[in-house]
Amino acid sequence: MRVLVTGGAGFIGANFVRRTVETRPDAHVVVLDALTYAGDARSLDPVRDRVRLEVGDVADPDVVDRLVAEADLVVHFAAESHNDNSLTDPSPFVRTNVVGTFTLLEAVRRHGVRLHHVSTDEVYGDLELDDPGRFTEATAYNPSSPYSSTKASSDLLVRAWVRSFGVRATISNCSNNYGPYQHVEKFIPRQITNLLDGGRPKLYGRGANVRDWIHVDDHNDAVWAIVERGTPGETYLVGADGERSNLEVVQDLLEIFGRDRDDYEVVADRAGHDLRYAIDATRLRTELGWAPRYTSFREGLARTVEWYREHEDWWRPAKARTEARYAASGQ
Ligand code: NAD
Ligand code: TDX
Repeated sequence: MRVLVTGGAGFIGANFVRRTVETRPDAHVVVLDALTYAGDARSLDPVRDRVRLEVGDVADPDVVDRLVAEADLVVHFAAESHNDNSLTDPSPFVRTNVVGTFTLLEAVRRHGVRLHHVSTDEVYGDLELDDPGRFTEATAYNPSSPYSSTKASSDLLVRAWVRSFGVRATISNCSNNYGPYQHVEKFIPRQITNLLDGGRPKLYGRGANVRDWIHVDDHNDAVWAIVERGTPGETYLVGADGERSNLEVVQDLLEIFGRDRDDYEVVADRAGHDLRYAIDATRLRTELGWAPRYTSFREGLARTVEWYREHEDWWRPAKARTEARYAASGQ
């Protein structure tokens, strides 16, 4: 099978590519990635002899058409992915997330190629802390940020292309991922690398906001389950019952590092900060037989800490400029 992976040099995409190559000897993988600040070709080093990397823009119709024409399956990860950046400059979010997905949809329509579109639970907006409900496939879209509104837009384009043109596409909306090769701008790697540098974790607001954490390998196993056993035209929510407040995560990390549980810093809150995300993944579990393998968040977190400890060469180059960007907005 010839698989085109967009955004395959980013966090989730590169983990997907490595896992695919390691577990599926019949897969021929081509990565289309623009290598923005968030993409890193080194994340593909362990499998570089089995993967072709095409550096290009998912919103460029010529390169997309050429690569889609030679694929049996497209898995679409490419996106601008960081909420804080979308508040500083939303423009690349509209271009990559909306125009990029449109460009890909037109190409899979022309060539009749199966598409899996990777999206986020943030399209559903946020929940109150004490709301007993969780997001399901039936929850109405209600995105809050420039990032999540562009992801919601891309999902709606996919749904429209399925209905109007019969494109064979599935969508997954996943909760917050953690694991190796995640950019140091994101919450968990930022705090781990601060701690490795002897600094303090930085919490937005009081740390009450809740995220529903899933290990990146469990997310990527779900993507394969949907590609292989899902129904084209359908949406599947992906989550592993991993709700934790940001304060709990920071305190877990402080414990792992043997530091005082209160040794963190409170910094400026994110504008429009979503309070809580929570996924009900019943459909994925019952219809497709998926289950997470990382059932202990604390254990997965400790392994992630070890990965960052052992791969300073990978994260160090981005650390100072990322922190300089945060400092400029009081974070
Ligand atoms: P990331 O920012 O780590 O990686 C994005 C990749 O896309 C990078 O390699 C970047 O170079 C590439 N890219 C950006 N613009 C591009 C363009 N115009 N053309 C081609 N490539 C481009 O993001 P991630 O965390 O790996 O997220 C991957 C996907 O999963 C995104 O669609 C995101 O919305 C979705 N998602 C992420 C999470 C999460 O917790 N990180 C959760 C649910 C869904
Ligand atoms: O330094 C920080 N301190 C802090 O308290 C940072 C960077 C974040 N936070 C908070 C904000 C969020 O409540 O931690 C939480 C997680 O923040 P992010 O890692 O920026 O993730 P989030 O905004 O929840 O979005 C993530 O999950 C859904 C991904 O970045 C998205 O791509 C995905 O769609």
